Formats: sequence, C-alpha cells, structure tokens
Amino acid sequence: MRKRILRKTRGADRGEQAPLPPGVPGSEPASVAEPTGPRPPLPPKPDQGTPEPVSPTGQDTGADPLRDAQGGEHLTTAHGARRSDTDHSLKAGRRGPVLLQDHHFREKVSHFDHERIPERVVHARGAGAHGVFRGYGTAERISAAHVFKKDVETPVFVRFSTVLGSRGSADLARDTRGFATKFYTAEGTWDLVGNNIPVFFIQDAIKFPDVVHAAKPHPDREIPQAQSAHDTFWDFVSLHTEAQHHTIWNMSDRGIPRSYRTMEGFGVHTFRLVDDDGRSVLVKFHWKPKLGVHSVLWEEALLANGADPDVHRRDLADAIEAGAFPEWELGVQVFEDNEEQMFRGIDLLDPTKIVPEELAPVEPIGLMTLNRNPSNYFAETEQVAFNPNNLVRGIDVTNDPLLQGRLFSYLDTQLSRLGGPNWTQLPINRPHAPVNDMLRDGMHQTAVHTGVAPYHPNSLDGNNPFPADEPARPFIDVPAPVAGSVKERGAPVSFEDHFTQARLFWLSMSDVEKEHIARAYAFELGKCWEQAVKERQLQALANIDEKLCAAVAQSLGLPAPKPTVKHGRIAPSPALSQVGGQWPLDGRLVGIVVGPDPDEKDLLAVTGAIDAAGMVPLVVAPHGGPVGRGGLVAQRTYLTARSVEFDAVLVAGAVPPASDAQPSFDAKAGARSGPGIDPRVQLLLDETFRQAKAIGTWGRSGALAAAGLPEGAPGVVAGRDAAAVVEQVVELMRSHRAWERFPVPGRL
Ligand code: HDE
Repeated sequence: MRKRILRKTRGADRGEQAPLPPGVPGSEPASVAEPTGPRPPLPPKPDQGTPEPVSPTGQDTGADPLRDAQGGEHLTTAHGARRSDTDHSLKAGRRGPVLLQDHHFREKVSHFDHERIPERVVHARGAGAHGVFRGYGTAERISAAHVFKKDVETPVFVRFSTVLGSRGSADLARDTRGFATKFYTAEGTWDLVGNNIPVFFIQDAIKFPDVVHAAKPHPDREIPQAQSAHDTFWDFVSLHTEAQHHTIWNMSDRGIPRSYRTMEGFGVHTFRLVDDDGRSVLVKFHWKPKLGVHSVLWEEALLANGADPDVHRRDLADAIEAGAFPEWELGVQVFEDNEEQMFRGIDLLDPTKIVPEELAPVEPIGLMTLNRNPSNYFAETEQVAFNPNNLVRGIDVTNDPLLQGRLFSYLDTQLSRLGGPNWTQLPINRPHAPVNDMLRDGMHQTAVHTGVAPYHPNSLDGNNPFPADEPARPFIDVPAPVAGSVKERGAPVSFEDHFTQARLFWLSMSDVEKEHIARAYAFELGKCWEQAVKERQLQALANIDEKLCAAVAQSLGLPAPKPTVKHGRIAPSPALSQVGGQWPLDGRLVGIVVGPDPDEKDLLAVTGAIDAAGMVPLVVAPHGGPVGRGGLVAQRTYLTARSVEFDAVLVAGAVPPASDAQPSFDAKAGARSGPGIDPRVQLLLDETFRQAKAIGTWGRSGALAAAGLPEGAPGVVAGRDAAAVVEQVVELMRSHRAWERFPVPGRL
C-alpha cells in the first residue's frame, strides 16, 4: 500500500493529475476502480507504532530509543564513539592549556551547561508516580468515555506539587497542592489537572498573572520563598475578596497535608460529561484518598521544612517502594445540564464555590492506584506536561471563565518550558492511543513522518488521515448554546457573593480546626509589615466570622472591625472537616527509641507487629550500626531522628541519661533538661507529645516520668507488655491524632 502511494506521489510530482479519493469534494464516484477507489487507512507510521530496537542503518542497537537512553557496556560520546578516559581533559602537556579539539570535554561540559529547563511558572516543585485507573462502570450511564467503562484499566501518571515555591523549595510550605492526572486512555489522553482545594482565588483567568505576581516572592529581593506570609499576597486577597474562600482553605489544615497520599483532589471547575447519544450532564470531579484526609501541625511543617524538606516526595516514593500503594476513588457530583447552570443558588460556573456533598453526593466512578515510581525525575516528573485541553470522547468543558483561560495557558506555557511545539512526543507525554495528526516539523521534532500530504483533503496520501465517523468514536463537541450575544468584559451577578462559602467552610470546622485556622491567620498577618494590609484583611475576616476576626485581631494587637455583610442561616457541611473517623495506616512511620542494650525479643516482635499493620518501623538507637547483638540495625540515631518523621513514637525499655555516643552541644540545645534521659530523646518525646501523636512505652523504661510527660494523658500508653502497648498505639493512630490531649476552649 505504501509503495503504491509513493508511486502515485512521484507521478503527481511529474504533473500527472492524481484523482481525488471518494468523499472529497470534486472526486469521482466510489465505483471508479484503483487507483482512485477507497483505501483503508494507512498502517501506523513508524513514529506512531512501538519503536523497535533497530537503528536506521538496520543494526540492532539493543536499546529501545524511547525507554533506554543507554545501551552497550562502554562509555561513549553522544554519537556512540567509545572513550577510554573521562577524567582528564586533553592538554598540551600535563601542565599545559586545554586544547579546543577536545571534543569529549566540550561535549560533556556543554551538555551539562544546558541541563536545566525553565521551571514551571507555578507548581515548580512536584513529585510524580505511575499507576492505573480502573473504571467501576457507574459513569457509563452519563459518559461515553472509554476510561470510565467497567473494569477498563487505564495507565496514569500523577504529579503532585506545591504552587508557589521554586523547584528546590520545601515540601511543607503552607500552600495549595496540585493534583494533576494524565490518563493514557485507549481513545486519547485525558488530563484532569486539579488541586487539593476545591475552589480557586479568582473567577476569571485574566486575573491569574495578578494573583501569582502577588503570591510569589517580592520582586525586589525575591523573598519570601514558598510562602504566602507576606504583604503582597495579603494585599491582593484583601483587596480582591473573591479570593477569601480559597484563602481560608489555605489557612486551614488543608494547607499543610501530612502526605500527598492523604489529600483529596478536586477538578475545581464544573465539567460536562456526554453519553453516546449526545446527552450531557454537568459534573464536579473529586479524588477521595482511601487513607483519609490528614494534615500536620504548623510546628511540624516548620520543623520538617528544615529537617526533611523532601518529606512529601520521600513519603510518596517510600510508600510505593514498600508496596503501600496509595489509592484514590474518583467520584462525581452530577447536575442537570440546563441553561441556568445553577444548583440551589450556587453558580456552577463560579470556581470560587463548592457544592456541599450533603446537597449533591459524590458518586464513585473508579479507583486509581499509584504503584510505580518514576525511574528518572527529569524525563518523567519534570517533563510531564499537563493540559486541560486534553479531553476525550465523553468529557467536555463548560464556560467557567477560569477554565476557558486555562485552555489557552497550558498549551502556551509548554512552548517556552519544553522548548517548542513537539513536547507531545516526549515519552511521558506520548499518548498511548495511535496518533495520526497533520502536525509537522518544529523544534525537537523526533518523529520521522512519511507521506507527502499532511493536509486535508488530499489525494496524494489516499486522503489519509481520515476524519473519524461515528462508529470510530470521535470526540463529541456538545452543541451547547452560547449564552448571551453581547460582547462585554464583566461577570454575572451570581459571582458577587464572596463571603457566604468562606463562612460555610468556617462553620463546618471542629473546634481544634478552628483554632488552627485562627493561628494560621495570626501567623501570616503577623509576618506582614503594612498596617493597611492587616486592617483590610481583618475586615474580610469580620465578614466571614466575628469571633475569628476578634481572635486574629487580638493577636495582631489591632481593633476588630465590624462586619459589612450580613449572613442568613448557613448549614455547615460536615464533609469539609478532617477530624473524626478511623483510617487505614498503610505506609505510616513509627519511631522505636531504644537504649544501648534493648530486649531483642521484644524489639523483633514489635517491629514485626508494626510491619504487619502495613506500617514502617524505624529503630532509633544511640548510634548507627547493629542494635544490641541481634539482627536489627539502627535506621535513625538520637542525632538524626526528629519528631516530624514519625506518626507515633515508642520507647522500648530504658533510655540512658545521656548517650555516651554523641554527647554534643547541639543535642542539648532546645531540650528541657529532664532528670536522667538523653536530651535528644527528651526533645523527640516533647515534640511528639505536643504534636498530639500517640506515644507508647513498656518494660522498666520509666521514660515518660524521666521525660516529665504525664502518664495517662490521652494518646499516651505505658505498660509492661510490649505487644499490648503496640496494639493500643496502632489503634490510636487510626484516628490520626489524639486531639483530645489538648482540649480547646471552644472560644471560636
Ligand atoms: Fe494552573 N497552570 N492555571 N491551575 N495548574 C499551570 O501549566 C493556569 C489553575 C494546576 O504538575 C501551568 O504546565 C491559569 C486551577 C496544576 O505540571 C500554567 C490558571 C487549577 C498545575 C497554569 C490556572 C490549576 C498547574 C504552569 C487560571 C486547579 C501543575 C506549568 C485560569 C483546577 C501541573 C504548566 C503539573 C500548572 C496556568 C489555575 C492546577 C501556567 C492561567 C484553577 C495542578 O499553564
């Protein structure tokens, strides 16, 4: 078939008239015989099939050009010439100057000089993982998408991210988290580019540069890094009150997640699902983590950013490596696709609004399991390029003005970030469905396209590629009527309420969560310099809740203003609170503090029990190396361990007053001096206690008394029998934290 086309092409080059294929305007009727008769589609072009480990010269290179960057045993140049020395440059004499002709030196250094690409303008820091999505079939009644069909398994790649910080910033910044999923479906790639917060700061994409300029570091000194605790951020959100709803989520525990594995994800905008008959519904997407939604305390975030700034990256990679594959259920809230696009007074096109789950339940439609770590950060996590335009049959967009703007921005940003228009050819971005486009050439073109007619209609390539007819399941453009015919810059009246849902969020929080929110505002505004900014934000807080405003105002030493908006009765949404419930513990970390000579039988039983509960035991010993005489090895020492790493801490038997191994000045700094316990263990226990995490001790440890911690406090277990103590600690951990350890006065 291909040969015939090439012959015909050459004929056409000579000026012979090639007849148009049937179906093309001006073509002969279909009954005309070859070479003008209908042709089946061309076989996949070489760049569209699975690449073969064969070079263009026909020689087997042993390497898959897409997956294996390296082949053969020996060091070579980029051109495959073997090199015997990569440690010395070519010089005129051993003490002489380096020669320009040293290609190996120039190639090595020059390539290195160009190793970095621009970081993402937002969401620069992230972590990725591969996995699979399995449809439950429950969405088949509302969507034609193949990915939702029952038991269809679709490979996915997910990238989690912080928004504000640079690539090298710390993971536990108070920030929104990106939750972007690429589904490599059999009918094309679908990107669900969401966040862990269901609303956004702005209602119109034209404001995106404004909010990002305000939130990023100040342009004069480029500080502060990865933080919203500064004047320009609060200046913007206090002036631009539609941001207040998103901001209260950031100030809540949602802004400092325990792990990427314990975050919800949201599509934020309202999308459209459409079935094979063209009937459509409106939906909001939710990712629900099987492990529950959990956060850390602000103190832990601060400590972790110094002690382990990669805490979230590490947690995700370690959990997957350990086989504790994180899972999320994808669910949808479903609404009628009518002209108003409103639900109980909530404008579904307003991305600063949620629809409480109590009013529209989230219906599960599939399960995602992340089960493989990337093998190369740059090639996969850095080069992955998401794009909300990547839609497939059965999934479409709405007129949400924020979403509409994103449809431009993501494609555009990849041009500078990935250096040209061919980023879809990068292995991580390549669709798993066959590609037959008419896009050609451009920077970094790696495909070798064949044929001569990348245009439509054509007669020279047999009219390939053929537009798909209905049996071939093309994308369905929903013929949605366009509302209004007046060209104008403006927003609907329904976008004007900026405080009702911020108050709804506040009213839905438990007492402890309210305390955290009030403290977060007090901290962030306390870091601002401009009085006017603080006063304006206090006004916004008064419009959310007077008690919240009063608490923050008191901390700032400013008067609390009176509200300027009036609220009617607002029913709280219990689904918004993270507190309560019992959760699986997969991949949680338990520190086990031991002395120089622990009871090994006990210790082995305890590590075994923690392991059996799906968690990771980490033995913390006075020094590295073997623990006692047995088979266990210290994973942490008193010096390297810090509370923020552990979800619970156990003390196995007696701990020495001061370890002979590391009696350092550092170790004593900041620790309360307890009678007879190593100051580093004292610090570890103090922090763990303050962070409301479970603590357990057994044997003749006396560790709690020695550390001055109250035995019998909620979440603290002491006993003779290690197994019984561990069992109780595991049970306590299921509720994430012993919040009742510090009853809050309920003043908010
Ligand atoms: Fe993004 N956003 N965004 N965003 N966004 C980017 O695209 C943009 C918005 C989100 O892991 C950029 O490839 C505009 C909402 C995630 O690679 C850029 C607007 C939501 C990621 C961009 C928004 C998101 C990005 C930067 C306002 C949640 C990281 C690099 C209309 C629903 C994806 C890139 C990854 C990244 C533009 C608002 C989520 C510049 C103009 C709302 C998770 O194109």
